[in-house]
Amino acid sequence: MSTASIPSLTYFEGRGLGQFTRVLLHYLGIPFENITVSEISDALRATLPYGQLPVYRDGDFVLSQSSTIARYIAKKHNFMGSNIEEEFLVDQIVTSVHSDIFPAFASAATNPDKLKTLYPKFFGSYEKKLEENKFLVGSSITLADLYVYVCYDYVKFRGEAFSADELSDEKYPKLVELKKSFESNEGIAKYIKERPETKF
Ligand SMILES: N[C@@H](CCC(=O)N[C@@H](CS)C(=O)NCC(=O)O)C(=O)O
Repeated sequence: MSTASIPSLTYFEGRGLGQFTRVLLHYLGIPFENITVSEISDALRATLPYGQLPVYRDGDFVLSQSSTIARYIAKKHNFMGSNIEEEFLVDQIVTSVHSDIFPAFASAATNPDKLKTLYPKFFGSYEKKLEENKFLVGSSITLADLYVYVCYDYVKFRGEAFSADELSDEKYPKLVELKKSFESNEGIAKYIKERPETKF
């Protein structure tokens, strides 16, 4: 199959902001070209909406901003809930991961206490929702569940420097279950097996 006919995601080799889309595409079973770069060349930068990665190319359509890319793919593949209210509840969770939890990593070295208050606030809320309902939003799996799974897994992967012990399995059994459930998906299992070992 010619790679020209399938979408591509361009990002660095590490997980970072590219992993949500990589995991999503594997979960949904959408073939894509996973293009990895070690730096943004001038030629590549000139093609990027904001000079940043990740970038997703779907035919002539070029999209940047990691969570926007994920929402675009999810919307296209009925993974954003079953009505407008659900769609925005999904968006609320995606935004909480993207705008509240992820930026806290950047300041973790200088402000480790921030994560200590952040984890119970956000992961505690996801855990509670999963105690009350099988899915984070509505009656089927959505991008919200996938975002929380990827984020929870990533926080643990980033290790003790980021107070990952605060997220013990005993405190968040529903998130452990969520992780297990996603990782039993064939596409995600393949992604994990083939994913290179990286620091970020
Ligand atoms: N808000 C953007 C942030 C993108 C971003 O900061 N990308 C970084 C890599 S994680 C980047 O391209 N850095 C290189 C640069 O800005 O030159 C998103 O979510 O995609």
